[in-house]
Formats: sequence, C-alpha cells, structure tokens
Amino acid sequence: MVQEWIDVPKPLGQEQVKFFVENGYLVLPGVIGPDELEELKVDTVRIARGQYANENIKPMPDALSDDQVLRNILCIHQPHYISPTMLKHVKHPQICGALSQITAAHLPYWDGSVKCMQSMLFVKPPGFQGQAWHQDEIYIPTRDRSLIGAWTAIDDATIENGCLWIVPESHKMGYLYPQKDHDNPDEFDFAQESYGFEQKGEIPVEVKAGSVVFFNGYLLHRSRKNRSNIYRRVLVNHYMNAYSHLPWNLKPGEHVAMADRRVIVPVSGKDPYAWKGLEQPPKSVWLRTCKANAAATDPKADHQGRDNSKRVEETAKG
Ligand SMILES: O=C(O)CCC(=O)C(=O)O
Repeated sequence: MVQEWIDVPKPLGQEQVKFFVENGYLVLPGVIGPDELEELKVDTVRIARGQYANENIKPMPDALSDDQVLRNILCIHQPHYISPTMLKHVKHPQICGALSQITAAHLPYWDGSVKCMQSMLFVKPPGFQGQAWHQDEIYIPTRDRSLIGAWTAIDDATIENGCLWIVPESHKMGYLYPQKDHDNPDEFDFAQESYGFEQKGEIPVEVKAGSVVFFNGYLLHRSRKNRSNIYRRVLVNHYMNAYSHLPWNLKPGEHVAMADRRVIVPVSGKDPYAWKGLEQPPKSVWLRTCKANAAATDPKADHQGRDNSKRVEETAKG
C-alpha cells in the first residue's frame, strides 16, 4: 500500500514552538477569518436544528428562532461526525500546520504526523456554567503526552463571558492530578474538579474571535460561568501525535498498552497505522445542556431536570 502523506503549511517560527513546549499553550490570533466564522455560526444553528441526520438531535420546527434552538445547549460533542463544515475545520490547513509543529515537539523522532479524535462545539449561552479545573488527558489518554486542544474562538472570549483560564507550565511534570466532585454548581458544570496543585499562577486567556488557543493535554485549565448577555461560542478540536496509540474508551479485557481506537481523522503527515483501517464514526452527536439555575439543586441535571451525566461520560469529555 502506498502511504499517503498529508502536506500542511508550517506557519510557526522556532520561538513559538519553544514557547509551546515550555508553557504548554500558544495563542495564535487571526487564524480564522470573518467568512469562516460566519460559516461556523450558521452551521452551529444547522446542527442544533437537527438538519443533519443523526440519532440525538431530531429536526426542530422552522417556527423556532435560532435563539430558541441554541439557548438550552452548553456544548455539542463530536459535531464533525455529522457536519462536513465541522470536519473541514478539523482539517483547517493553518491549524493543522501549527499542530504539525507543536503537538509532539517534546519528543525525539517525531515527523509532524497528527490525528484528530474529538470535536466539541461550545455554545455556552448567557448564564451557563464553565468547567472546573481539569487536564484533558484524564479523559483522552495518549501514550506520549501529546494530546492537544485547538480552541477556536467563534465569539470574542472575555473574562465576563467565560474565557479559558490556564496554569502555564502545569503540563511539565506529566502528572494527572486526582479529581473530586466540586461544590460550586452555579459556576461549573457537573464534570469533576482536579485538585492538589498550586493555582496561583492562573491566567485568563482573553482572545478575539478567530484566534486559536493551543494547549497540551496535561495543562491545568478551567472556564467560568458566562456572566455576559451574549453567547460564548468556541469550537475545540482535540488532536495527538499520529504515532501514539489512542487507548480511549477501553473495552473489557483490553490492555492499555495495545488498545488503539481508530475513529480518527489523520490531518498531517502520515497515518502510521493505516493498515489497521479506520472505524466509521456513529451518525450521532451528544449534547451537554447543563445550566446554572437547575444545577444549583442537582449538579447533574440540566434546566429541564434531565440527568446529563451519562450522555457526557459516554463522550469521554476532554
Ligand atoms: O471552553 C470551555 O468552556 C472549556 C473548554 C475545555 O475545558 C476543554 O476544551 O477541555
């Protein structure tokens, strides 16, 4: 079999690569232009209206306004499984180019090959919660600490509307901190909170729409409640070194060193395990619909009192 090689641009300088390796994050402003942002916004509504055939979001009546279909949704998980627009963004040349330079820049022998395994489309309407401290490798383990989030701001992200907060350099030790339930359901959704680390270096990452924030899967981060009166839309795609197995959602009896989920999208360089084939993703997305006022009485319930924990656990949130 002839191995396909995916060529991508190399937009970063050596200083930016070094900054990412040292600090565990990198902000690139102006990556996504106004037309692409508009395309993502329109597609978000299309997904929420159930206009792509899928198991979890049924078509909504046309009479509902865009605001009515969006305002109950915190996050749509795996939109690229059903939407060609979201899949196109997963393969965005500038983003994948940057990923080909930083994802596993901490490793010898790496040739820039990268694959994607997850997308999350945060809608985060006014009043909706953020997510408490966590490290994404808790949810999506790699074999070489190469998990990376590419967090694209569709709206300006500010402290007021619930931007990302990070602890620079917290990825360096390569330790996954323990997690426990938190006691602040007004501020954070039902996902557990990491604890046992020094928080005092925490910084907000306020960015303009169209910026991309890259962060390593061991970097401690959180987001806060949206206290503004506008949506805070963000598309976060997760990627990793294509050479690492993806021992995710282990099946009973499976050995962590051998497991390798193949619902992936190769986005740069080569897929070293192409001979294993790819698994087709389910025609489905998952919804996170947590909201502060209902969560105050039950942290696992959305504003309609439904228990969301199972749906999100199935998604292995990153
Ligand atoms: O943007 C957010 O609200 C949370 C994003 C996040 O924690 C993640 O992508 O892992």
